Amino acid sequence: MPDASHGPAPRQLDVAIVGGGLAGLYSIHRLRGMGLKVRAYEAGSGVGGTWFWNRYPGARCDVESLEYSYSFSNELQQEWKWPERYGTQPEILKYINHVADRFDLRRDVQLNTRIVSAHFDSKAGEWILKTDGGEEIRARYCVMAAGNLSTPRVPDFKGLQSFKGKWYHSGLWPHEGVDFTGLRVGVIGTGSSGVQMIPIIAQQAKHLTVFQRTANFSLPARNGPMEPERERSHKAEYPARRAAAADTPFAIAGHAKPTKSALDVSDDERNQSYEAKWQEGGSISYLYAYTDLLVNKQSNDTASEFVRNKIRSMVKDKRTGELLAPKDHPIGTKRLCLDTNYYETYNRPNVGLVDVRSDPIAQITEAGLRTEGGQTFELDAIVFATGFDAMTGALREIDVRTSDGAILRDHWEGGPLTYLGLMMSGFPNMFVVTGPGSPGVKTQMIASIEQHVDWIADCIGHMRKEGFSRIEPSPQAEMDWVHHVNKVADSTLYPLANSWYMGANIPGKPRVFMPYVGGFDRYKRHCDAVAAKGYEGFELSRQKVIA
Ligand code: N01
Repeated sequence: MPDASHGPAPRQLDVAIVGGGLAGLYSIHRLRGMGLKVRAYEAGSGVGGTWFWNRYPGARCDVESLEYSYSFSNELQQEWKWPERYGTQPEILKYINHVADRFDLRRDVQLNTRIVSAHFDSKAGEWILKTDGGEEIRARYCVMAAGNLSTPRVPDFKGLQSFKGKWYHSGLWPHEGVDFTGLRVGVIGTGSSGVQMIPIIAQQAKHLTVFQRTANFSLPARNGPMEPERERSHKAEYPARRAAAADTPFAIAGHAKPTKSALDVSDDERNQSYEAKWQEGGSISYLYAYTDLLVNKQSNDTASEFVRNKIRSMVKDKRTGELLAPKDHPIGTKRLCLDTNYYETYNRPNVGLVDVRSDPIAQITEAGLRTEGGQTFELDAIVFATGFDAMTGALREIDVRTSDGAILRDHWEGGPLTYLGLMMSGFPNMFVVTGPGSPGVKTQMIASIEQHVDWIADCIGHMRKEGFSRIEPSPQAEMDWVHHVNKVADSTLYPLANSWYMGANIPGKPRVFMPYVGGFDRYKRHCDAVAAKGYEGFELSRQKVIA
């Protein structure tokens, strides 16, 4: 009988899953299907992860919905109807909830529950997780499905507490929505979130001031209602299209692979090709115009300049247009934004752009904001579209350690170390879905989630079949992989940008290029080969468990 003085007996699981977003839900489905006892823990009051939290005006996926959806059930992908080319946040959340119901996933999700620590008890061969409510969970395996962009970050501005108006972060948006009608609004940040919300807020607000530190490249989304013929033909070939997507670097099908360098064609031909891609909309198509846009600076310059000229031609005020035209990074090396009327918004009389690179924000005041140069702005509301502690933030917030003395925060002190982005040496039986060192964030995310979870499920299946109880990467395999990830990144233009891929948006965060940019196709083949060679690089053991 449990001793009442020590609270309820710990819950005993085969697999504890951290997160109830797209990754957590698919993990439940896949692992439960193997007969394992699983449960996911989700801090939010609903499932959906990023799509549960990011409810800011204009929030929408920048990958087409027919691609950005689960592929594991052909019935699901055939039956679900996406109303628009790019799904809105409410539509995607509706879809995720539908999946949770359809596959009866909710019974294994515990909402309103944050995991605060995960300790590996080496003798028992178990992870012991603690929740913010004091509950204890014991599980042989732990799957971290906590998201890459799930730790919102408000910069440490002096005076924020004194602000008399209301302030919001894009990633923690109030569920009831925000009405900016008649208000003087300031938006800080011009990444994907800022670029999506600015045109919508501008329509409501009395006046909108955008505080831009770095101009970002944005391409037109060319969103619209789903064309029936497009949907029909896509669905007719769905499984083949998914397979074709898995054979591409971004896990997105339907774009002819480029064959030429941007420098191998005439100026006219190149500009015509960029123009066609610009008219078509979407970011993959544009970056796929030539083979070398992400590896050759000279080639990239042609693509960057084409977009800069577009921006200059769309924005009437010359100075504003020039400020909006990015010059500090090659196009595509920061997450390329997709927009609907972003640049045109700056032609509205109620919208102003402030360059906080040359004159940084000094402090938030009672009435608004003041820059170091002494400019003051009176604001009724401030929106922080300032991003996230990306890729490592969610795991670093959890106290992950082992009884053998390993501490994840220490292990990642100089930047994240993983093998394949899937596991860390010294942390047995803990898997990460689309972690640093994997290509996840550089791909159609759901394809990566499915690939990772399938790999993890197969690995656990292999262990059970062969009687292994413990797996972890060797320190050497981990070091080699990190080295490989860096080498691949260094062969591209990505490191030239100060991006969240590099941890550059968080003061003090180690500058390490985190995603694997060798491509989804190459990565998947590598993961499959590792498994086929008996999990090469991993140490598998049959531990005698002391219960
Ligand atoms: O965040 P970001 P995000 N003073 O980090 C600025 C995904 N996503 O939420 O570049 C002034 O990109 C910062 O300036 P700088 C997508 O993967 C997808 O927009 O650091 N400014 C930057 O402009 C995306 O990449 C979708 O100089 C400050 C902005 O805030 C990722 O999420 C939609 C500042 C942050 O941009 C993150 O996007 C939305 C300061 N102190 C998000 N600190 C779609 O699918 C930061 N900034 C479409």
